Amino acid sequence: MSEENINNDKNNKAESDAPKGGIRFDNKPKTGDGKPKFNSSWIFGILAIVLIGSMFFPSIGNTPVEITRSRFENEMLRSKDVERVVVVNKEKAEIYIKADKLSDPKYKDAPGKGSMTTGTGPQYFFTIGSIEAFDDRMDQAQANFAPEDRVDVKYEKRENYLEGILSWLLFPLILIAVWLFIFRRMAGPNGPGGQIFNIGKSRAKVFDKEGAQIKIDFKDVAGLEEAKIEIREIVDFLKNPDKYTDLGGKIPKGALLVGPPGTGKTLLAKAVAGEAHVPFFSMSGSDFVEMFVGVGASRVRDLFKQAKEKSPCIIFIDEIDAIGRARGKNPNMGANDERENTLNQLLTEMDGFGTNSGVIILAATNRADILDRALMRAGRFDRQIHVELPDLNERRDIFNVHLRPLKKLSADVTAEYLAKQTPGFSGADIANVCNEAALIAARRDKKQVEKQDFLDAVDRIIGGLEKKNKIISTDEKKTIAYHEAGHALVSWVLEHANPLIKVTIVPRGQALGAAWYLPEERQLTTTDQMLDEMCSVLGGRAAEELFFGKVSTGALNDLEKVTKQAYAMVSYFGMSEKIGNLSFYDSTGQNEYMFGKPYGDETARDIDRETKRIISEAYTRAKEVLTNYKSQHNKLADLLLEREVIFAEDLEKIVGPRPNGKTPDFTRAETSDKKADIEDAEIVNISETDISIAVDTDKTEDNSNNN
Ligand code: NHX
Ligand code: ZN
Repeated sequence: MSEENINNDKNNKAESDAPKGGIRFDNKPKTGDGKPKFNSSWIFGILAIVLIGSMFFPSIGNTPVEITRSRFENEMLRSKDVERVVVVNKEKAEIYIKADKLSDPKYKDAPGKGSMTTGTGPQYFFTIGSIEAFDDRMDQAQANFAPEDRVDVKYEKRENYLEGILSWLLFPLILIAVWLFIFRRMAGPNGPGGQIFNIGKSRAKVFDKEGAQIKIDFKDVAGLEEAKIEIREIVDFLKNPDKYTDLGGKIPKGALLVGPPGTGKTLLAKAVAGEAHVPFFSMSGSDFVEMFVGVGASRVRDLFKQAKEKSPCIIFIDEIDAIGRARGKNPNMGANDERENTLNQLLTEMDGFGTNSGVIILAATNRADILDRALMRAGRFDRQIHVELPDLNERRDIFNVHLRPLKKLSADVTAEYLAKQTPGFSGADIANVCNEAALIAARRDKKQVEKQDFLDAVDRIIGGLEKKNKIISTDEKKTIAYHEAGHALVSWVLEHANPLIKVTIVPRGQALGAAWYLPEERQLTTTDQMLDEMCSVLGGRAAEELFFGKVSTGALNDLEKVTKQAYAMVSYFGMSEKIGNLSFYDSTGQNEYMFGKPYGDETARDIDRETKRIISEAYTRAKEVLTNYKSQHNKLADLLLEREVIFAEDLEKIVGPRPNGKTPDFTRAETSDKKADIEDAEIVNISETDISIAVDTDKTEDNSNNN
C-alpha cells in the first residue's frame, strides 16, 4: 500500500506519460515513438553486406582456376595452346588459352565454359616464386619453339582498390560494431547510454510545465487540509516571489513532508507539481545511492545544476531518510562515508555559498526523527509539514474519491458510514478497502458492490486472509473460544474499555481468533482508559487460567501489548505514583545520553516493579470480572464455538447492557463471517440491515501509543 494508490487512474496516467514527454537529463536519446533512434543492428547489416560482398566480388564473372606450374608447362605451353600470359603484381601468372583450343576435353575445368565469356580468360593461374625464375623456366620450356609460337608474357601491376579499401575499413567497422554491442549491453533495458556513462548524473524525473503530464492538483487531494494550506503557500512563493521579497522576506529553501506511510505525502508533492506550473524534479532518496564512491554527491550536484538552469522550479526528494539519516558521532565508523558525503553535498547545495534562487526543495519521509538535524535547520528545510492520518471527516472525503471509480455501488454504502468503520486507516488503506471490496463483490458474482463487501474488505485488510482450512483440534478450539470470550466479557463489563464489535474464532492471518473493537477517536487517553484496556487484553489469558488451570503460548501478542503499554505508563506518561511525573521518552530519537538509560539503578528497579505491579493488578482485576461472570462466560464461549462469530448484540443478550450506558450503537448483523463462507460458494441474498463492524485492536494500540 502506498500513496500511489490514491487517485489510481490519474496517477497511472501521470506515471505513464512521464517518460514519454518528460525531458531527461541523462543523455539518453529521446525516443519519440518508443523505438530507439539509433539501432546498432543497422551497422551489423552493413558490415555483413560488405563482408559477404568482398567474399563474392571476385567471382563476379569467371574466376580463374588455380593450376600447377607443371600442368601449365606440360599440358598447355608445350601443346601451344596458350594465347598469352599476364604476370600480375610479380606474383601471379594468369593464363589465357586460345579460344579454339578450349573445346579440348583437358580444358573442361576452365571456368565459364560454354558461356558468353568463354575464351576471354584468363582461365587459369598459378603463383610464381619470382619473376627471374619464371622467365628462366619460360625460356627453357620454349627454347625450341618457333619465334612466332612463343607465348608473349606481359607484366602488369594491378591495384586491388576494393581489397585495399576493405582492409582499411573492415577493422574499424568491426571495432565499432563490437563497441556498440557492448555499449548496448551495458545500457541495459533503458536503451543506449544508460548506467555506466551517466553514473554521476541525477536520476531525477522531470515534469515540465509544457508537458503537463501531472494531472493532479489540490482538488484531487482529499483531506490533508492543513498540509494543503502550507504547501499552497510554497507554490505561491514560486508563482509570485516579488510579493514576498518586496517586504524583505526570504523565500524558504525547502519543506519537509512528514507523516506515516500511506498518508499521501507523495500525492501531495504530485499535486504541487501539477499546480505550480514550474518544472518539477522528482527523485527518490535511494536514487542517490550507488556502489561507486562519490556518485551520490555527484548526483546531488548534477540535480541542483539542472534545477538552477530551470529555475524557478521544485525539487522533490522522496524517502529522504535514505540519505538524510543523522551522521554518526564517531568519525571513524567508515561504513557510512558514502552516505555522509551525499548528505554533506545536499547540505551545501541547499544552503552553501551557491545561491539556488528560485529552487524550492520538497522532501518526504515517515521518519523525521532520524533525520540529521543539520537538514532541518532554518535555511534548509525551514518548514515541516505534518501529514497525519486522516480523521473521520477526512476519511469520508477520501472515501468519496475512491468510491467514485466503483461503478455499481449499493445505495446503502455511504462514505460517512465507511469512514466510521475505519479509524486509523491511511489514505492508501482506504484506497485498498475500496478496491478489495470490488474484488470481493466480483468474486461473489454480485452485480453491485454492497456494504458487506466493504466490511469484509476492512476485516481482511486489518486481520489478513481468513484461514478456514487451518487444522485446529477441538481442545484448541475450546481454548480459543474461552480466550476470546474472556476478552469480550472483560471489555464489555469494564466501563472505560473500548466498545466491542464482534468476537471471532475464525483464524485470520497470524491470529487464531480475535476480539474486534471500534475505538473512540480521541486525542487523549486517561489512566482509567489505559488500565481498563489492559484488563480486557489480559482477559484472554485470565480466561485460560480460570477455566483450564493452565495457560498457552497463544497470549503472546496480548502480553506483548500489555507489557509495552504498562512500561509506557510508567516511564513515558508519568502514570505511576512511585516514579512520579517523569518521562524518559526521547522524542528526538537521537540518544542524547550516550551511556544507556537516563536514570539510575534504583529508578530502573522501580520502573520494572511498577510495570509488573500494574500488569498483575490488571490481571487480578480481569480474573475478578471473569469469576463474577462465570456463567455468562460459559454461555459466550459455547455460542462462539457454535457460531464462530458473535456480535455485540449477543453480548448484550447474555451479559446485559454495558455499564454507564456505553453500549455500542450496533445494528443486528445478519451476515456472520460464517455465512460469508457459504457465500463464496453460492450467492446469498443479503438483507439491508447487514452491518458488521470491525476494527483492529492492534491499530488502536498503535494509535494510543503514538498519542
Ligand atoms: C502460532 N498464533 O503462531 C499461532 C497461529 C490465544 C487463541 N503458533 O490473543 O492467535 O498462537 O485474542 C511462535 C510461538 C504468535 C510464534 C508462539 C506467534 C504465538 C490472538 C500468538 C489467539 N486473540 N496468538 C489473541 C493468537 C498464536 C503467537 C507465535 C506464537 C490464541 C491469539 C498467536
Ligand atoms: Zn488474546
